[in-house]
Amino acid sequence: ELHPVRRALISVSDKTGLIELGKALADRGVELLSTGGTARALRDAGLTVKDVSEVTGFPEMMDGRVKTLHPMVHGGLLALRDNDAHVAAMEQHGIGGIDLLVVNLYPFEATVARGAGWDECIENIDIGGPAMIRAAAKNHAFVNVVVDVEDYEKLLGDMDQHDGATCPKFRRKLAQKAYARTAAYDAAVSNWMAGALELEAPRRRAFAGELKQTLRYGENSHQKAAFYTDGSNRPGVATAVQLQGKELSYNNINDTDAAYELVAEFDPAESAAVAIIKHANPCGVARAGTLAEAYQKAFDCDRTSAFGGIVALNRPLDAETAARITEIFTEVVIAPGASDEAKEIFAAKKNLRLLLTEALPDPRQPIVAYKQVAGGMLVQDKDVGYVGMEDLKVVTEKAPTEAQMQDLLFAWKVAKHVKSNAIVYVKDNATVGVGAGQMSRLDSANVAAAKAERMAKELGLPESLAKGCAVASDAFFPFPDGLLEAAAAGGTCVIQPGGSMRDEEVIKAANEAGLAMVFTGMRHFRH
Ligand code: 93A
Repeated sequence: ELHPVRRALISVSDKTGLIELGKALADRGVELLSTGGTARALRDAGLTVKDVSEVTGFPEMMDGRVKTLHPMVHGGLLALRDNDAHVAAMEQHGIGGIDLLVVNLYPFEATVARGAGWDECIENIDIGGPAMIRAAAKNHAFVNVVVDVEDYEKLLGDMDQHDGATCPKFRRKLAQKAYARTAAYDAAVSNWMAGALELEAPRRRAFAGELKQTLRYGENSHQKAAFYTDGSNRPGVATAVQLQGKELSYNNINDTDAAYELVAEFDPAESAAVAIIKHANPCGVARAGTLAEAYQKAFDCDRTSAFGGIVALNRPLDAETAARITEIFTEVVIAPGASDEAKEIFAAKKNLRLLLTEALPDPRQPIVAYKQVAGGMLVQDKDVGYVGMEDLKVVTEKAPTEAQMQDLLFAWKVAKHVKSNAIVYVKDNATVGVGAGQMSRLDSANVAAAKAERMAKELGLPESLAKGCAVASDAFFPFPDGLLEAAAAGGTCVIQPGGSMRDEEVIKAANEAGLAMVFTGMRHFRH
């Protein structure tokens, strides 16, 4: 049996599309009820609206904290229209049924994102809205609940197909979406409080998020996928604006994130930096005086892998760099801005995706990281660990020179963003070999060495790119073998956490090989 929409309650903070919706509903003979600001907007557009305060017999009070929290509203939303006792109760108390609820909530997430203080955030916690949404969603057998401006047209379309009613499946879908919204809303409130109270990150157990876009597919084409923002407004791939190019894929987003988080480690005030990423691992990272120079150095680390890669910049894209990037096939470029000239150069490459953000992600911002396991979820602080020169301990007879020290710290920053086991070779502020994700540290050292060899050949150089390089290892060398492999490849200095049972043996081997080695006391596993 169809239940036509006869009475609608509209209460929205975001008034986008409100007037059009109000008109369309009025045209279909629907009576409109509204809260203060919404009623005013509808009336200003010439529509007839009944104030909720007239329905409840109570004024909106306590700064609007109590507007719709009343049996005249909640009875109208919750009553089962086919239940005699419910219908009798409606008649006895003069409660009119509400067949359609349109609500969007106080902008709590946006209030937090713009840095508002405690009291203002608290005032922006919507109580009446979620209460109505949850009530209407529960009673979806009879009531339509719309929480997203994007669904206004779908609602009207469905009504038009069913003589002013809607089909049950549509109402169920609306209800499901409604609970997703209230759940994310409360999660945002709880997470904000946890942050403001400086609770340990893993104790923030609520999962907030809003659908940003559905993706064509996931990691593989047989997997469905979607992209969510977390409501934090953190600069990065989730909040970037795409200027051009094809739609982002799941893997694009994952790799772009890895690239941007890595390049953000390098202060743009100090030097230009470029990271080229493939499969979430860097195949070239460099810093230099200009972006174009940094790009060239990053590219020269591993030209083969850079093909079809993701490029992240720590400064706004300029014309010279744009021209160099377009020389090969690149999937995505992300940067904190771009010059008009650079944009023009990219415009000729229709498929190349260009993402721009207002700022770089803050690599020190403490946020929470999640990982799914069968039947559960692992939650930890994001790795925002940092070591500076002052934290390093020289453990060998030789100490690194100043230039070596620079390269060691550079290599260390890169290693943090390479899948473990990570071995990174660096020379003159550019990676020259990256060994990622191997099951033994020795294998990672080998992979990095092989890449440095191959690239040297490709560039027509007489000796390996790794000759005279600085070596970073994301975790300690458990045996001297990996360290000796790196030395054989051309390494002259090493940075690693230390802390192995065999540190003495490893230090002895380093001294015998004439290496300078420093310990960081901190490791950067990344799995
Ligand atoms: O302060 S509330 O939690 N108390 C309520 O009873 C209530 N009812 C609706 N906020 C309440 N609302 C919210 O008001 C809605 O969710 C909507 O976001 C907003 C619309 O207010 P106005 O129509 O005055 O612009």
